[in-house]
Amino acid sequence: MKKKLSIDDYCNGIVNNDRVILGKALTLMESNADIHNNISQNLLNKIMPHTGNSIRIGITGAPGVGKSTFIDKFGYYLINSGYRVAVLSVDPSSSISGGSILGDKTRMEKLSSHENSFIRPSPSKGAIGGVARKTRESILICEAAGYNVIIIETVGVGQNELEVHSMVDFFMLIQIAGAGDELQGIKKGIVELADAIVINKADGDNKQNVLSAVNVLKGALAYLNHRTDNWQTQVLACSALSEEGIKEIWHVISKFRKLCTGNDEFKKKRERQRVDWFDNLLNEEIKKVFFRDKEIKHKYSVLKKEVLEDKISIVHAVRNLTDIFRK
Ligand SMILES: Nc1nc2c(ncn2[C@@H]2O[C@H](COP(=O)(O)OP(=O)(O)O)[C@@H](O)[C@H]2O)c(=O)[nH]1
Ligand SMILES: [Mg+2]
Repeated sequence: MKKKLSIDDYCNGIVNNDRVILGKALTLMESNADIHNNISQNLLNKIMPHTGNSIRIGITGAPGVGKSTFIDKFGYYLINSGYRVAVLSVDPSSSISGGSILGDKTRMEKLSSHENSFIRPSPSKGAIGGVARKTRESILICEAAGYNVIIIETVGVGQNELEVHSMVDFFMLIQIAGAGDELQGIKKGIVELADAIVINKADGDNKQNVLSAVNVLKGALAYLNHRTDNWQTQVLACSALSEEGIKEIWHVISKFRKLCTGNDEFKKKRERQRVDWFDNLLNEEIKKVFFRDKEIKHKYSVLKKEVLEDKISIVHAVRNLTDIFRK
């Protein structure tokens, strides 16, 4: 019979980097069930003293730009330099297609077979916010297991990029060169968030395109303010395929880390990450408690219909609903 693991079993397993227990702990974090929620929150509390000792790197970009391929090579390079690397992915679409999991596993072949790396595909259930929140907790679990570089791959669609940005120390955008693509991130407002922009697939016939795209982007960025003091968003060319440019990218990240540790920015970032987490978790809990009330739940669907049919003002509808809570 399977023995049920206690919080201590989980904690010891994680801290001693028992991969089976680590996997189970992450499954626990990803669960939506209330009963698991209790255990996972206790576990998080317990492992907290072992967390924080890593650099958290977010990598975003449109599907197909080469994120997974890049992470495979980049991660392998880091392992060879003595780091332990965990890769988590955030892909809200994976519940629909299921495809990314297979993609990630095959694209990260080199990395996934190494004992100093740990790769976790995106949790497939739940809303976007839900998936991102679980990732935040998974980061801590991986840190407690001794991974000192945590990479979070996110598909560059919508809201989840912002969420991932709020949980990492370094945020990187990967693009490819092509008709107007260099500027795609500027339009989307993602560039302002990026600490570095990498233009991938700088190989073969495409190399020259990439190099000119790098120049175009550098020119455009000169006019943008960056949120980290004394840091200008770096633009780099890379070929994940031929591994050209990988070393240089790590060099940039290390420089950024040094700068941020030196001027307290790193500490401030971590503080911000914690407060963001607190706010998000609190919002979720409040919502849960709110909708646990049967009357509210019922009234919500009634009011939603009225809002849809434009029969009631939204302010009024919200007031109606919250009045029940205030009673
Ligand atoms: N030529 C070239 N192809 C690449 C490079 N990096 C990735 N690819 C290819 O681009 C496709 C998408 O890569 P993938 O890593 O799955 O992209 P993701 O969706 O961003 O994770 C795959 O066929 C890769 O082999 C590169 O540096 N050069
Ligand atoms: Mg991918």
